[in-house]
Amino acid sequence: MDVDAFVAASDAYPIPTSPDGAPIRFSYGTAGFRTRGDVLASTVFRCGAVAAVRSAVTGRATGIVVTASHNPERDNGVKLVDCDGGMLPVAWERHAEALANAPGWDAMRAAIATMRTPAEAHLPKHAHPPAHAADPPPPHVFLARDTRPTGPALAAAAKAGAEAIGASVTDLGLMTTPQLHYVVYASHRGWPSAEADYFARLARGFRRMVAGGTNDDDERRSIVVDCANGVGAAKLAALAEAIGQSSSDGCVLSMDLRNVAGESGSLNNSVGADYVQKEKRAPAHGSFETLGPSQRCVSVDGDADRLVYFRKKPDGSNENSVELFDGDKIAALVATRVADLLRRCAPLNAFDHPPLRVGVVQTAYANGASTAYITNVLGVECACANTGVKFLHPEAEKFDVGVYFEANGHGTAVFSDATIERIDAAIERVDAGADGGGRSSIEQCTDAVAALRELKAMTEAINPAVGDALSGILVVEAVLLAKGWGLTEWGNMYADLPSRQVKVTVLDRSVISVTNAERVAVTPAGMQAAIDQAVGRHGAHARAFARPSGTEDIVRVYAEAATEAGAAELAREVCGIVYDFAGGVGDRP
Ligand code: 16G
Ligand code: MG
Repeated sequence: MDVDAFVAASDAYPIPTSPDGAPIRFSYGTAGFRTRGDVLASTVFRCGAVAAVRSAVTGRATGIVVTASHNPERDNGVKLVDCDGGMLPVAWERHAEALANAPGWDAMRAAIATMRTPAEAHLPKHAHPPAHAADPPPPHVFLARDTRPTGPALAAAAKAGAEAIGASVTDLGLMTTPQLHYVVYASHRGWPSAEADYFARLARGFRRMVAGGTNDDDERRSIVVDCANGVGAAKLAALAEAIGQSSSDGCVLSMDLRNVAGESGSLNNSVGADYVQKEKRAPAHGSFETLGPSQRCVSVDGDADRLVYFRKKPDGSNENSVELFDGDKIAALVATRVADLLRRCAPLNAFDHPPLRVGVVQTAYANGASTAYITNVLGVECACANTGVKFLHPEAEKFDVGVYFEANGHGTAVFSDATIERIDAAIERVDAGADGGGRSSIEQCTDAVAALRELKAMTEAINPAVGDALSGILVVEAVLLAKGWGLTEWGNMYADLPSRQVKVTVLDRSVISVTNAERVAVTPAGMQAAIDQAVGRHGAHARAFARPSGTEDIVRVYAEAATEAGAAELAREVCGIVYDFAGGVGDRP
């Protein structure tokens, strides 16, 4: 590590100042730094060094993506990928923040020295031993960016920072965030990690998942995808090609890609997963208003790490309002299929000793109806984690198969290494002619083998590192095709309780602290009791909470109740309570 060369090179990337002359302070949000793209060069340069130091400490390649996800086009940001393909350890967020804001060479040296102390290593749980443990390889960083105009210059800054401190950098150019996570994940395991390898893997998994499909209806195979005018557009086109190539009997999935242009100002502008999920409206561009209610639509966000499905409301009451199939519905669908497949595998006796633990991980935002469905109807364990992939993913890893989704569409299914070994071993036994279950009929065994192969295929069609809109689309489509389901059947799993999500502006949102997966406010004193009283007045299905946002300077309030009016009224009451107890600004809601 050449720390001296790095600090000297940092002079070319000075920390910008605000109009009052003070240096701008950069904070590490829920998933990295994110702010206006034109002030980020110093932060991104320094994050290049964080990724390089992390690589040196772990003895493995790390990653950095220049993106601001669903934010407007003028913003940009940086997401750091740990050596196992997951999120940067939470403990390193403050190191990154210290380096980003270090006022001079000495402070920068001190921040880097802290990162390198053994007590701060926080090696990932599943780190495969470094290939050259005795003689660690030089640090290496994979770099990618989304389609923002400030992207090329900021990616160059990240590269300069990593190289100045002595890392080599592979610049992969335009990629979705989950693609870069996969590159790091795959390289960690010594797997082929090029884009073509990843897409071929997804396509193969998808094809195999639908091999026994029952649905031949053309309409049911076609989807319209809102690409948010982001990096997902070109990547989905490439993925569609890979699916076509892997298909011997014609294309089983036709994707009509919309909002692919990427003209100036169009990124995430009233389009994309964030808009559709929060507004419960169809994208404002891409001619979605002309589609009928039977057309299955999906929206991805600016860096394609989340997805929501939707369709025009069948009653056609409001032109643009949609029926949403959010992350909760996707989790329920995927968990249902996993549970079905495991049940069908029973005659093979492959997963009984010890029994596989399947679980779903949600956040406080999960609709109460989804939690009730997963727990009571599916009979699958449901855990609740703090908001943010860095909290959900590790919870999901506690299960043998952990399905996690935030309501906003971030999520994936995590099959543990041991589970995949058990699946592979069972397939080997089947291929070798051992039927497994002595008392089962041939039909049961044939069905069990088909289920086992589909389970294996799902492990290939899903991004194992992090939630990925591209692989998410394939898995949802494969499950629908395999079950012979359309949106109506999917929607019939359960009906969402009416809910509202609103923002309250307060003087200092840090006066609110929360516990119990953000569902209970500990401070300010008395606020939770007041919220509880309000909830109590709204009947059996009422639920509400308030938590400080990790990405914006606001407090988020969520409320749900048995009726639309009840949810709206409860949300309004809780906003008033937050305003009163936490120092509301402006008019009382
Ligand atoms: C980030 C998180 C997302 C979370 C959101 C919450 C990742 C990759 N992204 O976008 O999971 O839902 O922040 O924002 O972890 P909030 O704290 O402002 O509600
Ligand atoms: Mg995103």
